[in-house]
Amino acid sequence: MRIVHLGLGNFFRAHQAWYTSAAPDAAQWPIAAFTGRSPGAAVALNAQHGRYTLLVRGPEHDEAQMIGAVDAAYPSNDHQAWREHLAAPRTAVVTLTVTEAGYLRDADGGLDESRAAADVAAWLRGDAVQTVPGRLMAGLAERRISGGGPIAIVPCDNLPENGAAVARVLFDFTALAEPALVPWIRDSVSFVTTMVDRITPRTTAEDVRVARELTGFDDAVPVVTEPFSEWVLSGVFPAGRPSWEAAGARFVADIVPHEQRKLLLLNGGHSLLAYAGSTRGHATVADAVTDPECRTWLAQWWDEASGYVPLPPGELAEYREALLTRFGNGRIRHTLAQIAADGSQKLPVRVLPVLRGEVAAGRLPAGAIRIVAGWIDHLRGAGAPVSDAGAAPFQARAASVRDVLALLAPDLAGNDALVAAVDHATLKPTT
Ligand code: CS2
Repeated sequence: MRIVHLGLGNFFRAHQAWYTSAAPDAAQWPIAAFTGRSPGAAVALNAQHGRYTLLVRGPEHDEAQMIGAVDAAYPSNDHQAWREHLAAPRTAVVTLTVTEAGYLRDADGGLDESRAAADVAAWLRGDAVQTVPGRLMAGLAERRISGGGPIAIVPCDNLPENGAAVARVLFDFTALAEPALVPWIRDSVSFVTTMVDRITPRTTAEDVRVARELTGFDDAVPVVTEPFSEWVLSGVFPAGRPSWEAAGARFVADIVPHEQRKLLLLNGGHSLLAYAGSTRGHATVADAVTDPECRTWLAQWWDEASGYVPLPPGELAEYREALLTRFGNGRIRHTLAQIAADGSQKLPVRVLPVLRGEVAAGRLPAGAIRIVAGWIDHLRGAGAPVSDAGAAPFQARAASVRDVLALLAPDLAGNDALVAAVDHATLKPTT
């Protein structure tokens, strides 16, 4: 059996590959991993025969684990290997870590056709496709021809109902590019929904040195991660899967409470610190949570967001406590700039559900408003730098809160009290 993964980055290596390596049947589930954007990762990993060091970084010390779950890595442009792996009957599972932006969703969660158009045209010309929906479709088209049989697609990005989310963009893409394939996908592909969690910062030169010192192995691409890890999945695996539950993953019928808890409290809290916290001069999550002002803001946001997480209050209180400990791990250098990236894709899923719900209930939620205002400040040049392929139209309108809202959440832009509250929460020039 085999797993094919798309998005060979640090998070995948700290999470899905780690769970697979820790499963008792790991030997039967080698992973063929394809890079999403940085082909260099494949070269470096293959030079080490797929083995790498996971530095599990606790508040006091690092523990080095050698992970060998990846048996072959491929650059994103190896289209032939991609098609062959997806066509092979032994491939049973496709996992994805391609970031929120990778799915090419529009504001309603459908395929953003303007961003997909070049790829659809490439397919129709017989050229190689580059986007995530396009690559999935191309691989599945090959599988249909080869008679490879049913398969599970397992997205592992921070989107609510991510199984349905990837299904939607894949069906939209296929309807445009290869409509005859739609019924086969409907019958043969299972879309699994997941909640994934493990804080994984970028690797630094110092981390490379520490890994070498701990293991004696000269690893060019070690990964640093926190001790905590969570994986909750819901869905069907028609061709089997590793015993991930033996490594700590949980399989549940209703994933919504788990994903809301994580998306709103953890990821929403991260975005709050990334925008509002970085304007206070903080560079990392751990720095920001030592600031009493930022902790007050977090508590305020968590109070608001908790109303949207269908779990008992005791469980939420414990989760918040645990988050403060995780965020406060000063040995993890998780930069606010890394988290600030792709805000145009992240805010709609991490913050807007709470903002919308509160506004509909007649309230002006100060915590959610602070995140939106902090993001507008960031678009205007304050705090962490902007790194977001979808930012340009927002930056062009950043001078006006109402214009930004009209693009981000058109349903809210006519609310004068909200616009005034967001405007009031943005930074004012000091004269
Ligand atoms: C972060 C996440 O960069 C971000 O947007 O909020 O990557 C976060 O660290 C992970 O989801 C933790 O599991």
